[in-house]
This record gives sequence, structure tokens and C-alpha cells, in this order.
Amino acid sequence: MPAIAIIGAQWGDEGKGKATDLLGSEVDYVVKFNGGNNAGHTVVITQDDGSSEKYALHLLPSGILTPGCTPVIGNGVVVDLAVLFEEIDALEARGVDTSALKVSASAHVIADYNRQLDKVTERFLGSRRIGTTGRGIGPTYADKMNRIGIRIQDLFDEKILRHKVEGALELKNQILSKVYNRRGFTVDSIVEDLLQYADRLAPYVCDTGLLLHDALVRGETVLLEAGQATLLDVDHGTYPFVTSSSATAGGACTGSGIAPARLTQVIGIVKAYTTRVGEGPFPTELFDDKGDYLRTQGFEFGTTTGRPRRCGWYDAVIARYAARVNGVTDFVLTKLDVLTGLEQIPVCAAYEVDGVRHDEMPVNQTDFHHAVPVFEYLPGWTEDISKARTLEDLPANAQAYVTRVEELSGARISVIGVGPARDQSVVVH
Ligand code: 2SA
Ligand code: GDP
Ligand code: MG
Repeated sequence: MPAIAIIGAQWGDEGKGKATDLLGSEVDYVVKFNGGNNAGHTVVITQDDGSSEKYALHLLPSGILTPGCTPVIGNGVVVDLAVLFEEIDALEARGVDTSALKVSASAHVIADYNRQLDKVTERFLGSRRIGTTGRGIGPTYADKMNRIGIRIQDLFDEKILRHKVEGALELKNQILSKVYNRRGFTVDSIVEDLLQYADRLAPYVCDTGLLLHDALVRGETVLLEAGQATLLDVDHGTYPFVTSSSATAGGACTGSGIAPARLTQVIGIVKAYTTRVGEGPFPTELFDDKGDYLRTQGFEFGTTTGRPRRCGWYDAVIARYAARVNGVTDFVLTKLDVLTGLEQIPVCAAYEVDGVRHDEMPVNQTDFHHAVPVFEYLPGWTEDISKARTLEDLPANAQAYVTRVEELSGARISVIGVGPARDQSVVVH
């Protein structure tokens, strides 16, 4: 009865989509448990004839691409209904069967006013902005915590829906008009907008917590797929430069209704270097041609917004932190191929803050802003590694890089990514 969590160990875009897809054929359920359409997971599938198909998923779990696997949107997700059906339609048009999808009756809905608030708040914050994706994620989670959120189940009772929308809009319209100088929303327009999806949504909706519990009792395998990552987690990330949900292993339980003791494996996905989108501290960030090199070689542009990602060297301090916070049992080290061609590869082993060495993540956010990486310099390799399928296929320096990164990172490396396609993986354990 294994429940396996896949967690981002850095600031996102580590390649969780590919890792989930890789495991897809061995699991019965894939559950998205946090976030919404701020996420962007790219999955590349190689066809029998050698051609490849690329899918960019935002709201739907990556397991939707695996026949026989039930994709689930858990209670911890915030759902933009227009995006949900756009994604379903786009996949169906490409021949992907989405009929098995299940959506939690307790997931929250992103309403128009929350998208609007996300965008105007960012503009208002100016230099203090977070660099959000503008999808309404933060304001929707704020409503959830403020107990004025709209849930999927509310869509099936117009009277209740209207009552809740009235409650939510009471303060929001005042904020929009008085603080942000924007026009407010009418209850009718919001209710009408949400109700248009109710009939189409109904067949997908169920008690997903019970569904998953029963599956685990039957001995089936459940994969919990995180959106965003540990350093973007609202509790454990680089607050306030975080997303508004729980992207760590704890969140996998609260966001799906699976009890913590059911988790048998936590797989941390970590890139062989580091990237970040949006604002916030990033100790190993590169501002020179090496950063451009990583961005170009790794095609580091946002899957959702197209924003160029900030790039830097591997940071073992945050990997160790992610291993600790999530209880990582195995790491998947992705994009090792992107480092090919570099003469020397720096790896951050610790930080120095005001002359003092820190082997652990500084608890004080100000210290993290001032953290200076203590680098080890490892020799690079020039051989193409994209066709490597075993550790022995990798050049000696690439093997040594993996070994050193593993020693520094707090958990074993079980899979190494050497290209975007499903089969471009070296399985070590
Ligand atoms: P939000 O919109 O409230 O969640 O933004 C808050 C912060 O979280 C970051 N964030 C992300 N970081 C990396 N990848 C994400 N998904 C997309 C992708 C991003 C894109 O896969 O490429 O396309 O731009 C993601 N989603 C949220 C965000 O940058 C803020 O720092
Ligand atoms: P996610 O948000 O963690 O699912 O990651 P994204 O999909 O946003 O970004 C990861 C990108 O790296 C995608 O374009 C993947 O196709 C690609 N990718 C994943 N693993 C590898 C790898 O091992 N090598 C290379 N070159 N690309 C990879
Ligand atoms: Mg992504």
C-alpha cells in the first residue's frame, strides 16, 4: 500500500513532471495536492516511431498522460475552472483520454476577483513584489484561510454559492475600489461565471480523500505530485518570496487527505544546477555568461508564463534542507546533460554569512539574503551524455560530479536525468 510523494527540492521546475511520468506506469493514482495553474510541468514522450510529443500541464496531474492511471485533483489545490476545461479539451484533441479524472469536492475555486487582486497587488507592491504568475493563487489561498473561499461543492447549490460570493465580495469590492481604484465585481457576474461549469464538472467530483484511502487499503499505489517546491513552500520556503501553498511532503498529506504514516517514499527532484522564477534571494545565482549558458542549454523559460528563469550553480545547502524538511528517501538528479561542455563546475557546499560558515540553511531570512556560497570546484566533461542509460555510460568526471553532489545532499541519488524524454534517464537504484 505505498503512497509515494514527488517533491521539488529547489525553487521549482526541477523536472517533476518528467519524474512523475516516468513512474506513471507503476502507479494507480497520481494526485496533485497543492497549487493550481501557476504550475507548469513539461513532459516529453517518445513515440514508438522515434518522434516525440511534448505536453505542458498546468492544472492536471502529469499522470493524466498514463493510460490506466487515475489522475486526481486533491483538496489542497486551487482550481481555475476555465483553465481546467481548456486543458481537458486540448488533451482530448490530441487523443489523451481524460475521462478518469477525479476532482475533490473540497478543492477551492479561483474566482475572477482573485485573479484581478493578484495582478493589482503585485503592481501596487512595486519593488516589494513577489513576481507571482498572476493566476490568482495567493488571494484564493488567502480566502481559504480567511474562511471566505468558494469550494467545488458550492457550485452545486446556487443558493449557497450566491451566499458565499456575497460574503467574499463584501470586503473585496471595497479594497478594489478604495485601495486600488478598480471597478468591483457584481455577485451575479461571479455566480453566473462559476455556474456555467457546474454540469460539466459534476461527473468528475467526489470525495477524493476516501477514494485514495480505499485504494491504499486495497494495496494500490498512489503518487502525490507537488507543484512548485520546498523553497517556495509557504512555511518552509524563502518567505515572503514563496507561493501560498504547502509544497512539501507534509502538504502532500493535508492536500490529499492521505494520513502521514501512509507515506512510504519521498522522492526529491533536484536539478544538477539551480533555477528560480520571480523575486527573492538566490545565493548561487549567476549574472554573467555562465548564467546565460545554463539558461540557453537548459531552455530555462517558464512553462506557464514564458519568463526567463534565473540560473545558478548547484546548492547543496538547500538540497540538504529539502532532504530534512521532506524526509527525502531518494533524489532524482535532473538535467545533468545541461552541464556538458563546462570546464569546471562549482558546487555550493556551505554559506558564509558575515564571515561565519553555515552548513545549514540560516533560520533568519536576512542571513539568507546575505549568504555567500562556499564553492567546491569539480572538473567538467565534454562527452555527449544524452544516450547514457547506466552509471558506467557516464564519463568519469560526470560520475564524480554525481558522487560528490550525493555526498553533500543528504539522500541517495536514485535516478539521473540526461535529457527531457522519458527514456533519457539513468536508473541507479
Ligand atoms: P504564485 O503565482 O503566487 O504561485 O507565485 C509566487 C511565487 O512562486 C513562484 N512560482 C513558480 N516558480 C517556478 N515555477 C512555477 N511554475 C511555472 C513553470 C512558472 C512560470 O513551471 O515554469 O511559467 O513562470 C511557479 N509557480 C509559482 C513564482 O515565480 C513566485 O516567485
Ligand atoms: P517541473 O515544474 O518540475 O515539472 O519542471 P518543468 O517542466 O517546469 O521544467 C523542467 C524542464 O526540463 C522541462 O522542459 C523538461 O522537459 C526538462 N527536463 C526534465 N528532465 C530533464 C533532463 O534530465 N534533461 C534535460 N535536458 N531536460 C530535462
Ligand atoms: Mg514547472
